[in-house]
Amino acid sequence: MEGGRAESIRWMLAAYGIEFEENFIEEKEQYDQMVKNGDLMFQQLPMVEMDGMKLVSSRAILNYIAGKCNIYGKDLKEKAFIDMYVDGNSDLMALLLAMPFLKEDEKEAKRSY
Ligand SMILES: N[C@@H](CCC(=O)N[C@@H](CS)C(=O)NCC(=O)O)C(=O)O
Repeated sequence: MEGGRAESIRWMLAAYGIEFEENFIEEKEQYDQMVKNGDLMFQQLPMVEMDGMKLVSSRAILNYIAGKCNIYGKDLKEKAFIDMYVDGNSDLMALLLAMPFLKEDEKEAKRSY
């Protein structure tokens, strides 16, 4: 999978010098086998195998790597600010993706936001 939900995971691993191997799902059978093996908690990808775990849910994966690399805040308050920033950024990305489908006056309101 290129782009999409795995992209930020790739960036974070690369930024912290954690080597990784990518396995692309090209055939439905590969996905079916992973589901059958119980590798995907919610039958969704991406999945990252790390430290003996099969991690799913891109936010949980990013949080785990951030914690492992000691960049997920020094305390709960810093974590809260990081989470706010990440959540706000996700909303902004969703907004930008929706922009072409909005009416002109809606676009203006969203731009100022
Ligand atoms: N909450 C999950 C959502 C993952 C997700 O929607 N993955 C899609 C591919 S991008 C998927 O596996 N869809 C198959 C399905 O839901 O059956 C995450 O953040 O990683």
